[in-house]
Amino acid sequence: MEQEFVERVAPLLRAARRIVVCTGAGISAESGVPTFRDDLTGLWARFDAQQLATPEAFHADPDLVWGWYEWRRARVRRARPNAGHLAVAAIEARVPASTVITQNVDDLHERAGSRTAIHLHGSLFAPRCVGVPAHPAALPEPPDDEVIGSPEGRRIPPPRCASCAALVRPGVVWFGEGLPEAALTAAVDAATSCELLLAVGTSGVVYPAAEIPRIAARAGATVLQVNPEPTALDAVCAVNLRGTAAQVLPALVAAAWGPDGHTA
Ligand code: BJW
Repeated sequence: MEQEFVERVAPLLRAARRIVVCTGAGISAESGVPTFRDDLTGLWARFDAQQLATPEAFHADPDLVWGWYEWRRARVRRARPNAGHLAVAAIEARVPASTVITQNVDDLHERAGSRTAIHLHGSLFAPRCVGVPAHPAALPEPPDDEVIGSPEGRRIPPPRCASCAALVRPGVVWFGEGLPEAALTAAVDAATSCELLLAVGTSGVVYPAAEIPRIAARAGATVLQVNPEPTALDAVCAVNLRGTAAQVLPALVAAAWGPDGHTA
């Protein structure tokens, strides 16, 4: 980790009154949740996430796609927020006019104590009816761990809507689908009015989410990035901190506000 850079950018963090933290799958990697563009493992090793996360895949084989989402829900339920999520919540606590915008469909920001997380790509835990989106759809009881880990768990039929018997689908945003309007509007507003945006653990290749740091930069904000690898956002960022979220974010919070994130 580049401690020298951390020390250099900490004053920017301390001075900013409006901060946006924009996260992607990388922030949850150290909690054991694979990033989206990592290779899938185990039962799912021969599948490609980018091909499963589409309306066409669900239409063609709902049991396969629902089975994949059950597997992912099980992994997230077992995961715990890491030091990166906790540092984001500390930034929020320290800077009241801050906003967390995430592309992640897990609930690790909430479990770390974040109050404002805007979910641009929906949630693993809020399924919905394919027929009438307003119909409430409850999440079924999770399958047993043995089922999830066995070939039988690869195909799990999705539940049916209690109101209209249509299929229930994951409440996430797939390729080609529009993002939730209120979430996107709130994200664009926050990016337009922030002084500093911290992009953490995203490859910056999926739009319109990848536009958010660019909007902030165009509006005059300082954009910083935390990622162990180069990304499509490098050129937009004033500083690229090459390290993992769980290493760099707590160091940044400590350098800005002291070791517990609460003392100036
Ligand atoms: C670490 C780390 C550690 C590792 N610490 N970092 C403009 C140009 C080109 C194409 C388009 C465009 N506008 C729209 C498109 C099409 C498309 C798109 O963007 N395609 C591109 C891939 C080319 N976009 C869409 O289709 C969007 N919809 C849309 O535009 O609709 C138009 C419309 C309007 C009105 C009506 C109807 C339609 C929808 C996009 C939805 C994306 N959905 C997914 C799946 C969600 C559900 C699920 O999870 O199953 O969202 S795809 C997937 O990618 C997921 C993620 O949220 C998203 C972003 O991935 P992310 O978070 O960046 O993860 P990775 O894996 O890519 O990167 C991880 C990073 O972490 C890496 O950089 C690592 O180095 C790093 N890392 N360990 C810190 N410890």
